[in-house]
Amino acid sequence: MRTEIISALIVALAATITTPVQAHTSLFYAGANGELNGKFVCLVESDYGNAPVKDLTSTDLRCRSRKTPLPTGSVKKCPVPAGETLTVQWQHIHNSVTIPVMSASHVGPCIFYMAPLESAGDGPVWIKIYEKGWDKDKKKWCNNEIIDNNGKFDVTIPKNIPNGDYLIRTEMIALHQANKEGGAQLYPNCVVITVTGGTGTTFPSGSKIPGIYQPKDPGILYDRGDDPTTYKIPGPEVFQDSSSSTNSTSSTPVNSTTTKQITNQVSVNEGISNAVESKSPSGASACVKRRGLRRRRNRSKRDAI
Ligand SMILES: [Cu+2]
Repeated sequence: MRTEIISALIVALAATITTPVQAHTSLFYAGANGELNGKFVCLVESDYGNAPVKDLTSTDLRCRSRKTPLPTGSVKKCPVPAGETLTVQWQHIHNSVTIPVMSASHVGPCIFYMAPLESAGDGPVWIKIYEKGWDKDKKKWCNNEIIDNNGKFDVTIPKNIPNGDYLIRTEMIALHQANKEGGAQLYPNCVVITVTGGTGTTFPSGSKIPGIYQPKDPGILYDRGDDPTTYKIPGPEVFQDSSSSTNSTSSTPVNSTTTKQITNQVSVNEGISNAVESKSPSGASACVKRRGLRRRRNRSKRDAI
């Protein structure tokens, strides 16, 4: 009996000590329609481990890689038919069954972007293809939905794009420290895919990364104590995949309104592209500092890991 109590105490103590590093996450797997490939197959190599990017002006924000150009040359391309799903899976560390994908305290949205591979993510090439913040029905943030689904998430690849090779940028934004500027933790990764069956002839112009987020955007500077139903997901408008809507013809071009929205977004973001790039991302340290831990614990029992 005594031994059991001591064991329980040790486990509890170990959990407390390791809490800071249990927070982080990174992408490990990708594949079409739920068929995941091997570890890191089709993923652009990240040199961040599972640490977040916090510098919104850094090119590291593209794929969580410090390398420019992005190391895409030898990356395998996973085929994904247009209009079908790319499945991805995050993990805290590889194949851990005992540590959550990411700490449940890391509330926030999941966002997916797409750019032609030949761009290497450089220039006004990124379109947002999906976003999800607070789910009113599930009463859950997208991040928590992913955590609860063992790190897996499906995103539909647009139908109305040209065939070819693309970068898919997966992103979770953790808002638990976002009540102060620079506190948001961004967890981007990139997957390389080959799209077949696309009905578009030209890929729409998009936004620059860095440039999609500003420090004071309401979806970046956010107190998680605020009403989540009013949360505004940051970044450009989601690309309207006109050909995927019900009963529309598959050859319908991108409508002019959508193109205009995206073009406007590019010009809005233009000024940021010349911002000084930081080569020293702050993400290398543990994302949850000890002094913040007690406050967060007091704030919400959901933080329990
Ligand atoms: Cu973290």
